Amino acid sequence: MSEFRLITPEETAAATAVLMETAVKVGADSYTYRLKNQTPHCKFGEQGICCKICTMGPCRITAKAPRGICGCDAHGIVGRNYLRFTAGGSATHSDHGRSICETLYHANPDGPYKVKDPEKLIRIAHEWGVETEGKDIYDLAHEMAYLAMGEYGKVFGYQNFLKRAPKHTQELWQKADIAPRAIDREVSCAMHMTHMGCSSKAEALIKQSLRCGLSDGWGGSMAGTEFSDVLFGTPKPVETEANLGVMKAENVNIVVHGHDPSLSEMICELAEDPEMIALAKEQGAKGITVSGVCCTSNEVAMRRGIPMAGNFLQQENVILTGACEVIVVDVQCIFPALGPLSKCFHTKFVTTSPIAQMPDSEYIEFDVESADEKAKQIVTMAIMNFKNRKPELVNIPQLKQKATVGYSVEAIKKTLDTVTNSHVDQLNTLKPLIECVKSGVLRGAVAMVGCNNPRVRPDTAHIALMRKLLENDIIIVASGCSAQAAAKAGLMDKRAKDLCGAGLRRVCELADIPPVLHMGSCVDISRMMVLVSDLSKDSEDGWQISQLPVVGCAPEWMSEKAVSIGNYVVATGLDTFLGVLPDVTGSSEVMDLLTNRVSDWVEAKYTFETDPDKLVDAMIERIEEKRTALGI
Ligand code: MSK
Repeated sequence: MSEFRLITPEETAAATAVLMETAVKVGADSYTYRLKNQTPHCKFGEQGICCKICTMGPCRITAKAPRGICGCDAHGIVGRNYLRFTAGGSATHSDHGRSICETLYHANPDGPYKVKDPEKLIRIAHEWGVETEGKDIYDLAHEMAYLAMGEYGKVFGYQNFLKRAPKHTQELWQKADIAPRAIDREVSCAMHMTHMGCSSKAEALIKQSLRCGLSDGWGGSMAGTEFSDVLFGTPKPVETEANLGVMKAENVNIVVHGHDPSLSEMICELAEDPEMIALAKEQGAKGITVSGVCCTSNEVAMRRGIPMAGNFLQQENVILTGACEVIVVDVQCIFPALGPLSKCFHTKFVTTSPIAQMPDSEYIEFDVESADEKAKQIVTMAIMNFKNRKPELVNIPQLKQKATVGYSVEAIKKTLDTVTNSHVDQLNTLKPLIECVKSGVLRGAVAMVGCNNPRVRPDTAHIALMRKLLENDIIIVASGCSAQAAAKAGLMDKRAKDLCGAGLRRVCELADIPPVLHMGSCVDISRMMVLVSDLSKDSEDGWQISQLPVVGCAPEWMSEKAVSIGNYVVATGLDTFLGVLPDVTGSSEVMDLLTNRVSDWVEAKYTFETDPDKLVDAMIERIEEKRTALGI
């Protein structure tokens, strides 16, 4: 076995710098150049005190002009902007969830989409009170998909999945009046509240932000995760690799990017088809390599072991290798820059969703009925494009690491079963994990999530934080681009246990796990909500979620979705630490609500800290405070 060492963010940055030389050669720009052009950023925007919701303005708050034309003050403007930001994120995740439900509705034993995890489907049906006895599994799938789509517009009541939360958490939501109703209603309500002449009271706007976030995490995202598992299989540990070096110069390279696994699953299937591989060989390639970027990558890595080329800020790099035949995208987190950039190379940039249409792309609309046909068209396009490569531009940085990924809640419980010495009452529970936390072998856990952001050198905060947490015996569950940062660096290689404190190292050895557990994509943060709920329910001491020595962290976040996530993580009872400031600093009241007063409603709050050293110390301190409060 070769000697293990981490790939540092500096090494990845050096590889990117070499790719930038290619960019200069072909006349392409990149986000680093565009960032320079956009700096300094607008101070009014950064503080959230620019109001553009009617045409009397735009109004900007200053000491001389403390109110907008309508009379709204900074607190109302910042609160409204924050709620609209949340609504954008909630809508995006939830609409992704809806299309997964639509795919499930069309699942067919003879079609491209099948039910791969019938047990999970039956389990969810029982949770929702649906009779399953004697039903054909596909009839049940269609019934459940229909019901799940109904959650988006249900007339009365709250989200079905809320019942998964501990009773105490459900009561807090009811008491604070933030239990989410229909998913679409919470987004509509947010837009209504923020229309000119509606809410300008910060407290009401922040409350709705929590509710709208909850409709995502315990509604749309949870549907996306759960029904993706039903369709494509519930993830279990699988070996893969990460970083740009997973692309192969001798192969046809297809990069999948975005979030919705429906398309990428089909592309992966087709790329394994002997007929397609034979065609690739005819064209002079040795085979076909599919790799991924962003959360589509997480989805197919978790279920198929498809390698991860990179995270958000590496999307341009895959084209700059000169070895990408097709980059095919579905929805979310896709740079419009990929269009013009691909034109500087032989790369075909293929957009597939009416939700994400971009100039300079080839649009091949993807739909459930013709999924296999469209996937074949795209894979064939990639193969036939291999001969158009410009060999002088091909440069794949030889950086890659091994990673074990696929830790769904089900997989974590199964893994724990292997170390329980067969105590029957501990099987299929999180009790062994709770024992480790109680004894102090593990001090706690951090849910590391979120994006990269050019405001932070890519991955530096993710990796620095993770390393210190691991040294302090704090286990990490990760998703989204944070998970990919860990995988690229090598923190999902089981050998990374050597970087941990003695306690965590022992746990990794016993359970045969890496110290950073890959839990999936952005929507899969809903898995983390189920995990903490089950930890609370499995705790014999009656620990509530907010008492667990567990916190959430997004050190390099950038998107509206991240704010929606932050809101539901806090509202579920986990203190959440952000390394990039949201645009709320222009209102002392909104700042106070988010970092202090929300804890009166949900027993958790935000901490904003842009210095990674201080951020990680604050997390460790919070975890230790929680341990002390529990008397452990
Ligand atoms: S892809 S939302 S950059 S985590 Fe889910 Fe990554 Fe953030 Fe997109």
